[in-house]
Amino acid sequence: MNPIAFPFATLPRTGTADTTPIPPLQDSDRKPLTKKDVSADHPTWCPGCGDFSVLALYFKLIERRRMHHEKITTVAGIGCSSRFPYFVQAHGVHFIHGRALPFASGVSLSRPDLQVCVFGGDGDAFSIGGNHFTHTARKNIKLTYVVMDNQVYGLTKNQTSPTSPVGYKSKTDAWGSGDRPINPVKQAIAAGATFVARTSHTNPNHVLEMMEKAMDHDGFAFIQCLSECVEFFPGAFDASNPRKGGKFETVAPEHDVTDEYAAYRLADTEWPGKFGVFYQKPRTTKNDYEAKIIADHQAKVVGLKPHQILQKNFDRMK
Ligand SMILES: Cc1ncc(C[n+]2csc(CCOP(=O)(O)OP(=O)(O)O)c2C)c(N)n1
Ligand code: SF4
Ligand SMILES: [Mg+2]
Repeated sequence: MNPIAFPFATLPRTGTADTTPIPPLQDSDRKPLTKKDVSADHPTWCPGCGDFSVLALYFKLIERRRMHHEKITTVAGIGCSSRFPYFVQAHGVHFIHGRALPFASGVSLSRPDLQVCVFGGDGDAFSIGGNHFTHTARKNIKLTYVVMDNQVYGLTKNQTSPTSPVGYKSKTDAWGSGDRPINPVKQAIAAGATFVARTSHTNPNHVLEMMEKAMDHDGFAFIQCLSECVEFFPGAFDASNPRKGGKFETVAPEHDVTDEYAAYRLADTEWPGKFGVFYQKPRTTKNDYEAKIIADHQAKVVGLKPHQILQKNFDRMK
């Protein structure tokens, strides 16, 4: 058997009656993976696209956190930003448009030993995937979700997205969009996300800090990362970029991240808004809840083989 393909965690196996412990991962003799080890295809994004920096920082994080190939799981939907898993040489899925979160939820629930990271765009997250965003947040599934928000549909060449500002001219709004944009931070807090942060691709150290905090969080961790589409919405985030005459204002240290209403109000700060952690409050994860149900059930069927458990279920249904 290929050892790389087998789960190594010390955690109990879930979803099975097999209670034999999984051998612990011997990490001490393994070197951290470098960018060279984990970079796959040459990214096909346009030169200057904000998504490049997010990818570079993900590689950095993998090295810094000493994550190994069999632990990295990168999931995405469809869009320019969602090409992410192609460029990471590890387990990953380029899934259906808007459906990255349900897929990632399945991975997270069935393999608690993996670090599940989901990347996608504003359209993927808040248009077609809006429904999944809400339910993954309220269920508090343990994963990290980075939305690379460029306020436009990039891959399909410039349509209005749910985060495009009023007046934005695109192929779908030739006279300028009249629709009020979604505020992703407010959306995430209202849906029940337990970690909500905001950053921008122009500030790599800040992106790294937010991603580390999100990965350490036990629950659904959401990051809105402004990521400029230089092709269709250039200059969209200049107001938050000091190199372009803008201001990158971080969340004040005295902000109470456990205060949902304070976080909500902070998210209403005038454009370009604040950057940092808006909200973080632990709540039971769906992962822990389900693991407990499984453990309780397994305690009742100790000693039985899987086919005997199945037979018991069939007998009960008679
Ligand atoms: C079911 C389905 N509907 C529509 C599309 C077409 N489509 C592909 S990507 C996309 C929008 C991508 O926008 P966003 O998520 O913001 O990603 P970006 O390209 O801006 O990074 C759309 C509408 C699709 N691939 N599948
Ligand atoms: S179209 Fe925009 S989002 Fe897509 S790769 Fe080019 S710059 Fe990036
Ligand atoms: Mg987009």
